[in-house]
Amino acid sequence: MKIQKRIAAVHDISCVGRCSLTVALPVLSAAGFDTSILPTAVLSTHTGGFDGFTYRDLTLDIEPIANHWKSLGLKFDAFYSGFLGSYDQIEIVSNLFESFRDSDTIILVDPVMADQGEMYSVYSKSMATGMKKLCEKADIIVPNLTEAAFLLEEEYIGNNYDKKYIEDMLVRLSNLGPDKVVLTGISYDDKSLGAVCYDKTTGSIDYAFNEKNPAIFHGTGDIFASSLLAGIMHNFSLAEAAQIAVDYTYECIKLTESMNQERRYGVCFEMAIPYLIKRLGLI
Ligand code: PXL
Repeated sequence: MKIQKRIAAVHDISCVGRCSLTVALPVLSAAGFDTSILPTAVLSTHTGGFDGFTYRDLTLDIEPIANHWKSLGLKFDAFYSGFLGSYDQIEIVSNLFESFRDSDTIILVDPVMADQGEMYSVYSKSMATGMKKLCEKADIIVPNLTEAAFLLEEEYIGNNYDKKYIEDMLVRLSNLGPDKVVLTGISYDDKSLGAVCYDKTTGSIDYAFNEKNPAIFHGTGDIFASSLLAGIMHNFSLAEAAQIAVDYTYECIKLTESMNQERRYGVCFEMAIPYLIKRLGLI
């Protein structure tokens, strides 16, 4: 009998703007997983591009939720964390991983905290020190270049990088703890954009590219990481899952552009779900 895999997604709920749980839950559910959620905060919108958003920090709810799950004897095949509601949640989420993990649990940490050289407005620099500790517990981390620089406590150098810098960065990120590192937003020319994966256990470095669209679309990091995890949980290799995730993200962006939609509302990922499930071999 085939058993459905269960994933716990630990992110905020941004009520409007398609990111974090409003992306992770539908993408992982459509990919066939029993997806439980652990909300870290509730915001009226995400923080990128809207003024006056509300912010309900759920730090005090995480442990009671986890304790209830424990009392039910629940098991998870994967944990996927993203935007956390407070600095204090780092230790709480780290303990959550420890208390539920067994030998084949996959822990994916997206160290959501910064982009384009800047920390998100709700965070202070100390978030980077904490996220570094959470990354120590992960099997896979998925930082963008800004987050990678913060994790390594070095300067963000924008687009002034070459292959050697990136590949060296991958190794240093894996030295924080995770066996697998997927660095997003990588581009060496005007035509292509994508991700690069490093697997410390094999030493392999693999690139996944698609066409470059220079515009910035909100929530694409969450689209990428959710579809990457879907690929991994369906037993694709890291490199294959990264290519599926890059291609799905690109499809979402193409659809969004064709609809001429304001970018702060996120990408039209819903309409590209058939594309994703085909790529995952589910239809
Ligand atoms: O997509 C990352 C993200 C998640 N959650 C919130 C955010 C952002 C990025 O801005 O503001 C609340």
